[in-house]
Amino acid sequence: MEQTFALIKPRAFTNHLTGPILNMINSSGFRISAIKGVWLSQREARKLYAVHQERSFFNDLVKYMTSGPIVVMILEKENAIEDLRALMGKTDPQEAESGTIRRLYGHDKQQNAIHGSDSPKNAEKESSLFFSRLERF
Ligand code: 3AN
Repeated sequence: MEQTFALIKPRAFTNHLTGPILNMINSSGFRISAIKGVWLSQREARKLYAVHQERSFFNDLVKYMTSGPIVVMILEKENAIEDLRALMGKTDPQEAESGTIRRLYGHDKQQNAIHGSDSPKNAEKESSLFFSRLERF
């Protein structure tokens, strides 16, 4: 079984989209191994998105990701990383395939409802930022 890390972004959380998004995740065969709500500090957001620190949108992204509560989780399934990314759809909700989470619930490239890890290494790194071993079931 593969694990991946996912996060429901502030705008989606505030607009009551956590339920519908979790439903899609569950119906697609993922098991929730860990889940909680958090409000990121500047430091945590910078750490989470460190790979993007040279990008023009970095400061704006950190500002957005610290603007409200989010839901972080570890999801488990065979091929979890690739399958979650397929369920999420492309970064830009307007380009995302119909039926994907971002197409249905994303607003724009930044406020695109959900984040999902892009590799096993990043999945473990991102999971460890939020969950100790004891918090994973
Ligand atoms: P994905 O989340 O689809 O893997 P990445 O890794 O390219 O996309 O980008 C990470 C995050 O950075 C995105 N989820 C989005 O919030 C933000 N982002 C990416 N590209 C842009 C952009 N052109 N303008 C604003 N924010 C962006």
